[in-house]
Amino acid sequence: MLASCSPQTQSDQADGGEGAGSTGQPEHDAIVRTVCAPNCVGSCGINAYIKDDTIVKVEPADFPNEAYHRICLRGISNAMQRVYSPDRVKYPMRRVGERGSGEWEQISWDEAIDLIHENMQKNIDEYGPESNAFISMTGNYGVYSQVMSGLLAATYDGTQLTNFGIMGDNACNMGFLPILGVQQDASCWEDMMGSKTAILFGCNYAETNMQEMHFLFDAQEAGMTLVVVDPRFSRTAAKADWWIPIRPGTDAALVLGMMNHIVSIEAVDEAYIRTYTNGAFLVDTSTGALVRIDGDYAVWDEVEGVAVKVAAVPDDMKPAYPSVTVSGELPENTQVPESAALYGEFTVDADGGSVTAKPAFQLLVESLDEYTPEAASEICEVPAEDIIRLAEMYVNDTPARLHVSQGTNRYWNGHLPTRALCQLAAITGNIGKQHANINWAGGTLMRFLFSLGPSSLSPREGHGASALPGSQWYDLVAAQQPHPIKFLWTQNYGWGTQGPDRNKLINEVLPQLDFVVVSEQMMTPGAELADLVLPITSYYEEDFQVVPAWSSMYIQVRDRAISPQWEAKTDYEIAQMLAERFGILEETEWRLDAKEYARIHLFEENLAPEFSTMDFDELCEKKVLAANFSDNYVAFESMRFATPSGKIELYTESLVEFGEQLACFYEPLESNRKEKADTYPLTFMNCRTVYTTHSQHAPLAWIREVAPEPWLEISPEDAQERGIETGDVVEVLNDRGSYKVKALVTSEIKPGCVNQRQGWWPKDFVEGTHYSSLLHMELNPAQDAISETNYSPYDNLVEVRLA
Ligand SMILES: Nc1nc2c(c(=O)[nH]1)N[C@H]1C(S)=C(S)[C@@H](COP(=O)(O)OP(=O)(O)OC[C@H]3O[C@@H](n4cnc5c(=O)[nH]c(N)nc54)[C@H](O)[C@@H]3O)O[C@H]1N2
Ligand SMILES: Nc1nc2c(c(=O)[nH]1)N[C@H]1C(S)=C(S)[C@@H](COP(=O)(O)OP(=O)(O)OC[C@H]3O[C@@H](n4cnc5c(=O)[nH]c(N)nc54)[C@H](O)[C@@H]3O)O[C@H]1N2
Ligand code: SF4
Ligand SMILES: [Mo]
Repeated sequence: MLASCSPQTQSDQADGGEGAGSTGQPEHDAIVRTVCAPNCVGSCGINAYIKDDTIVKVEPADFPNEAYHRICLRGISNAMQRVYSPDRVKYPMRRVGERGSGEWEQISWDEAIDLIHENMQKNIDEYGPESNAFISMTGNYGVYSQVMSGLLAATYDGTQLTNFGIMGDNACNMGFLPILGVQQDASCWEDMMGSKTAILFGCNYAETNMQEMHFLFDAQEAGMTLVVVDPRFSRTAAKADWWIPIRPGTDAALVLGMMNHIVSIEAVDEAYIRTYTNGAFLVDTSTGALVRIDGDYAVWDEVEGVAVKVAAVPDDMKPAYPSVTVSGELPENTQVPESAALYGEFTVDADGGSVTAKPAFQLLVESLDEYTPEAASEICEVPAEDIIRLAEMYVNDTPARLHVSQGTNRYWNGHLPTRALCQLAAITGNIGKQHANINWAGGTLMRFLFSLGPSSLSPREGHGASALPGSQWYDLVAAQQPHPIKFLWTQNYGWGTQGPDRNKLINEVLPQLDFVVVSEQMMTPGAELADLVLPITSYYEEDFQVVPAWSSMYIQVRDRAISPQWEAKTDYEIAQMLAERFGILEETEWRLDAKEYARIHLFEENLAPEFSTMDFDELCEKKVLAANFSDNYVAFESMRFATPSGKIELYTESLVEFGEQLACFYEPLESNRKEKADTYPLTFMNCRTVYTTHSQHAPLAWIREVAPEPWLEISPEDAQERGIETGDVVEVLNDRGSYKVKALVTSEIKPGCVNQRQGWWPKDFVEGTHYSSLLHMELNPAQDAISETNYSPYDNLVEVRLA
C-alpha cells in the first residue's frame, strides 16, 4: 500500500543532513515526525532521524504546546532496540508441534491468509459466524489497532469480546457513570496551575504519567500542596507534601469519613447541591425510588410547604459524551427552586398515592453517620486526626482538586472510591470548577474511541458484530456459551502476561479453541500459545495511523518512517488481505486505504463535533493538531450532565437493588481482614514501573541495565515474620497458583500488602512461573449492572514463603 500522508521529512541544511557532524547530529537522510504511544498515556511526538532506511536517533518532536515536548528511555529503547529486536515476529509462523512447544514453521502471507479464511469459513458453515471471536487491547494507542477486533467482527458477523472490563481500567469509569453520566473526564493538565491543594488517590503519576509530572512540580512551586494517598511510598508520594498510607481497597471509607467531617462542620455548599445535583429530589423512603409527580421529579418547597415538580433536562440539551457541546437555555421547569429542602422528612402526594419521602441529600447525610473519622480510620488505617486534617484542607485551602486513578480501581469494589470522590466534590461545589474538580483520565484517547459510532465501525454494510463481555471470555469459551466459540484472533493484546488466572487459561480455555491467531510485533507469552502468529509493524513502520492521547487534548497522525521490517504488515493491511480472500474487498470499506478510511469514517462521521470539525488535511500535514475543545479545558464546565435528570446524580435510583444508590464502602473481595486471610494474609498488588509499559519494554537491553530483574516488594515487618531477606527467592502462592521471585525488603510498602511490578514475562521468573496464575476474575453484579465487571488484579490474597 502507498504511504498515506506525504512524509513530512525535513531536508535540513540548517541542522545537519548528510555529513553535518558539526551540529552533533548523526548523519541522516530525513527526519520523520511520528508518535510513540505504547499505552503509557504519553503519546509523545517523536522526530526519527533516518539514515539508509534505518532509525539512527530519536528526539522529542515539536508540539504546539511545548509542555508536551518530551520523550523517555522506554521510547528511545523502543525505537532503537525493540524495532530491530531479534525477538520480533518476522514472518507469518504456523505452529507445527504441540501448542506452546515453540515449534513453528515459516509460511507465506498467502498461506497465512488462506489458513485464517479456511478456519473462519469452516466455523461459519458449522457453528455460525459468531463462533469466530476477536479481541484487541491497548498495546498501540493507534485507533486502528484498538478497534480492529470490532472492525473484523463487524465484517464477518463475528463475536467481539469487549475489552474495557478485562483490561482492568473500568472501575473508575463505573464510579463516574452513575453520578456524572460519563465514563471519564478531567480538566487539562494546565488547569493545575492555580490550584492550592491536590489530593491524589491511587495515582502514581511520577511513573505512569511521568510526562505530565512537571505540571505537578510547577503547581507545587506556585504554592500548591500535593497530597498522595497510597499504600506505597511511591515515586509520586516521594514528591508529595504529605503521604497518606492506606490499607489497600479502602479509599471509599476514607472519603466517606472526610465527608462525615465536612457535613459536621457545615462546610457543604448547599446552594450548589440544590442547583446542580439531585440532592433536593425527594426519595420514597419505603422503596428507595425517586418520587414522581406527573412523571416529573419532586422537591419539597419549604416556603410553600408542598412538594413541587422538577422536570428532567431534555435529552437534546444534555452533552452527548464524548462531546461537551451544549446549547440553549435550560427550561424553567428543570430548575430546582431556592426554597427546596435538602433536609427533613415529608409526606407527599405522589404518582401512585401518598408516600413518606426525604430529600436525597438527607439520605446521603444519614449514610455518612457510620463513617465518623474514627470509624473510617478503623477501616482504612489512616489516623482519624489525619482524616479530619485532610477534610479541612480540602474545604479550606481552595481551589482544591481531586485526582483518582487506577490504584483504587483494581479491587473488586474499585468503583466505590471514585463514586465517593465524585460525591465529595459535588457536595462541596467543586465539580466543573476551575483548578478544582474531580479528575479521572481525560485527554482525547477514550473520547475519540467512544465517539466512533456504528457507521465508523461497520466496514461491511448489512453485517455487524455481536458483543460478548470480555471480562467473561475465559468462562464463555471454557463453557462454549452462549454459543460455540472456536476461533480467536487477538491484536494489540499481551494476554500471556496481562490476563488473569493463567492456569485456567491454559487448562480450560485454550483447549476449547480450534484455532488461535495472534497478531504481534514480538514472540510474546501469548503468541507462544497460538496456532498462527502474524508479524506486525512497529510504530515506525506503520503507513498511516491516528493517535489520540490520554494525557492531552491533541490528536496526532503517524506515518511511515522506515520500511516494514522483515515481512511485517499493519493490522489494517491484514484485514484488507482477508477481505480480498473472502472476495468482498471491493464491496466493503476495506477497499479504502487507511488514510481515506480515517478521513471518512473516523473524522467526518465522528459523533463528537470536537473531532468531526477538525481539518483532516491540516492534521495530516502538521501531524499534530488540538481537537476542538476549549483552551484550558475544564471538565463539566457546562454543568449539564448526561444523567437521567441532567444533574449530578448524588442519588442513583437504578442501583437501589445493590444498596449502592449512594456512595458506600464494602471490603475488597479478598480483603486482608476476611477469613481467607488466615491462610493467605497479604494483599498482592502489581503496580506499574517506570521502566516498562506493561509487557513491552521489560525485555529490552537498555531497560535491563536499569531494571535487570523482577522482585517482590515486602515490608520489613512481613519479611521478618517469614525470615525473608532482600535477595532471597520466595514463593508467592494462593489457592489458584504460585510463582517464584526474589524479595526486596523495603519500608516503602505498608505492612499487610506486597507488590510485584507488572509487565515481566514468565521467563523472567524463577522456573518460568508467572504471577498471573494467582489472579482471579470474579464477577461483581453491581458493576455488571453499571457496565461490565472490572478485572481486579490487586484484589488477591497471597502468602509468601522462602522458596
Ligand atoms: N511506565 C508506565 N506507565 C504507564 C503504564 C505502564 O505500564 N508503565 N500503564 C498505563 C496504563 S494502561 C494505566 S491503566 C496507567 C495506570 O497508572 P496508575 O493509575 O498510576 O496505576 P497503578 O500503577 O496501578 O497504581 C497507582 C498507585 O496506586 C497505588 N495503590 C494500590 N492500591 C491502592 C489503594 O487501594 N488505594 C490507593 N489510594 N492507592 C493504591 C499503587 O501503590 C500505585 O502507586 O498507567 C499508564 N502508564
Ligand atoms: N496482573 C496485571 N494485569 C494487568 C494489569 C495489572 O496491573 N496487573 N494492568 C491491566 C491494564 S490497566 C492494561 S491497560 C492492560 C494492558 O494490556 P496490553 O495492552 O495487552 O499490554 P501490552 O503488554 O502493552 O501488550 C500489548 C501487545 O500489543 C503488541 N502491539 C503493539 N502495537 C501493536 C499493533 O499495532 N498491532 C498489534 N496487533 N499488536 C501490537 C505489543 O507488541 C504487545 O505485546 O493490562 C492489564 N493487565
Ligand atoms: S514510552 Fe511513553 S513517555 Fe516514553 S517516549 Fe513513548 S509515549 Fe513518551
Ligand atoms: Mo490500563
